[in-house]
Amino acid sequence: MRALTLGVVVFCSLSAWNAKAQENQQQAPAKPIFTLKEVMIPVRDGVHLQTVILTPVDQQGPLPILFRRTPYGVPEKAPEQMPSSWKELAKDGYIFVIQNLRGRFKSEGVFNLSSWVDLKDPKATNEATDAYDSIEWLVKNVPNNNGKVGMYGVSYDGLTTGLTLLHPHPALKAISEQASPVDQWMNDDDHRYGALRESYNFEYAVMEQSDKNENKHFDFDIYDTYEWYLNVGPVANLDAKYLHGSIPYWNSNIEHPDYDEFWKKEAWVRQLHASTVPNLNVAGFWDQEDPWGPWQIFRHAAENDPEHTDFIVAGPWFHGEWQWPKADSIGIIPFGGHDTAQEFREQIEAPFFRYYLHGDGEKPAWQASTFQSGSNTWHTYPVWPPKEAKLTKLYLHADGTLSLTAPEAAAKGKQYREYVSDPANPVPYRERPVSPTYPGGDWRTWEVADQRFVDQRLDVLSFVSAPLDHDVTVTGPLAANLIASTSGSDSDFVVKLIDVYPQNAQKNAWDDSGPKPGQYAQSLNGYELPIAMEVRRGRYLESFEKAHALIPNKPTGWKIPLRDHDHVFLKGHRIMVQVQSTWFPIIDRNPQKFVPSIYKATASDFVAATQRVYCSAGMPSYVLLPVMP
Ligand code: PG9
Repeated sequence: MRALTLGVVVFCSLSAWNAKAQENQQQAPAKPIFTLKEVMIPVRDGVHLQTVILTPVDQQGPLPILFRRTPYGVPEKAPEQMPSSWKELAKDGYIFVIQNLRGRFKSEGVFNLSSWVDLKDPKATNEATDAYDSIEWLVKNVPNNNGKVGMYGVSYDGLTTGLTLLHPHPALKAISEQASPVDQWMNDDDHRYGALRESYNFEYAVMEQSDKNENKHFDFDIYDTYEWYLNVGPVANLDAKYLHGSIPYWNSNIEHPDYDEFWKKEAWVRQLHASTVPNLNVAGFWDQEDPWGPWQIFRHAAENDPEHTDFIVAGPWFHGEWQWPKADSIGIIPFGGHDTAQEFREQIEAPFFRYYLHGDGEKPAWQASTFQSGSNTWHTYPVWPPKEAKLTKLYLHADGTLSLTAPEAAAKGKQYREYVSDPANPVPYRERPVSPTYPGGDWRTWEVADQRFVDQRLDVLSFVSAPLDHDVTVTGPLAANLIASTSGSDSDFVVKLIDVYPQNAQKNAWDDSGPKPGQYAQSLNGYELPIAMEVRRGRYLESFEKAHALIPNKPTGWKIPLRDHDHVFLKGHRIMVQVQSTWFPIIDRNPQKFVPSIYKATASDFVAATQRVYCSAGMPSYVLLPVMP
């Protein structure tokens, strides 16, 4: 995602931001709040990194430095208004420093889009050594700094923050990693357990590697990108028809379909086994890009955390929403009157840095804090996941119901449900027309889109519970366990856990004149809100390192992790599970016939397959929910 030049926020919608900035500019007289100085910081291999230092004009004593490293560009001039994501921090006083990564904009060197930190090679340079060398330079050269540095940032800027945990400079006293990816084959932006995030991976690599001085969007010639990707055909055609080998990161993806040494080196979190710097991890439950990484960093650092300096905050947010000017809803789902972004920044983020960088206040008394969806309330947990959560199985039944009761051994009739999955007609991951990933705004909220748009498709199975007679609170990691088969020799299964609102969830949102155009469709009545969604690719069920063919029609266990959540299914709501085998174009189409590499598949390899989900006593399929007492 594209970051903004100012502020921590990663920018999905520059236009919205610019409009806000213009509005602010019109309202208030421009009075300088920072002085801006641009420097080229030398690092160990002689490369110079373009860096901007923003010093508060009213600085009195020595201040800590808050440092952010980005591939998206640094500001050319000092902001005239305090960026909204800095407001709460700025009250405590910081020197803000923003740096372009090597190979981006005026920074020298090559931008590899790589997270590899080679700790064994003393001569290696990478994002961790660049951060180290830059901090060394900053504490020695920035006038009137107090010798303490903090780092923070969302997404790529969160990644460069998180990477410092592997090789921290002694002056780095606290970091806040926010939505950082950690293993781009396993999850987050580029793949999900080896299934390629086709549209995201392709569009992002093009955006960051086609021009050193720009974040450049791919120029689609068809409005609906679902149609565009379908017309492209097999993944191999993206390069053959459009890129012609010009985008190194895309080439690497195509050359490394399996979880090989290339991806294991990229998976930097595998080297993290202790909390080396106090870290406030931040994750969004509906983060459409990096929902998984922060939890992994949190868990890896927790392996050895005697000083209790490893924290996590999570909320009902899209990617980076907690740094937006306001976060009182996601899509049309309201947060009960809370501006969760402001509350997060004021009550969690600013006090965290205040404690570690100014030596003022107290350290968080919890390990995890969440803004729980459904109940719309803040919670703290001494440990995550909370010990009192009880793992509970919610079974899928052959009659399309979902319940706590396991299928009966004596049940008569078909004990499975089936559908035909056809790669020629894949299930769209969001309602068509599907806009390009960036810079439009609708990408941000697709994970909360009402799933009624697919529930009548014959290749989507829905299982639904009775209305709940009490609130069900689910706190901790969720998972699905399907027993399923395919008539093909490779295949995908996608599981979605959905909160179904009652038909009368919302009183008329419109006035006596009736709904305005578009309003009727936007009601929460009967809304099918996804709480967790994930895909698994059959070829990697046995091993991530080596793909295996599936045995056609053989019932097989599909373990589908659904990540950490904190959600209340309210009384009167129903719980739904949807199962499908395509999710396009966010996930590339599985040919459903085993081929050594899907990225070399040709059009004739793609075949329709009959998919079965078993729901019998001997072969039960269920979701596993950590239910709070
Ligand atoms: N999700 C984006 C990204 C981060 C790291 C690597 C690749 C992509 C981002 O928003 O920066």
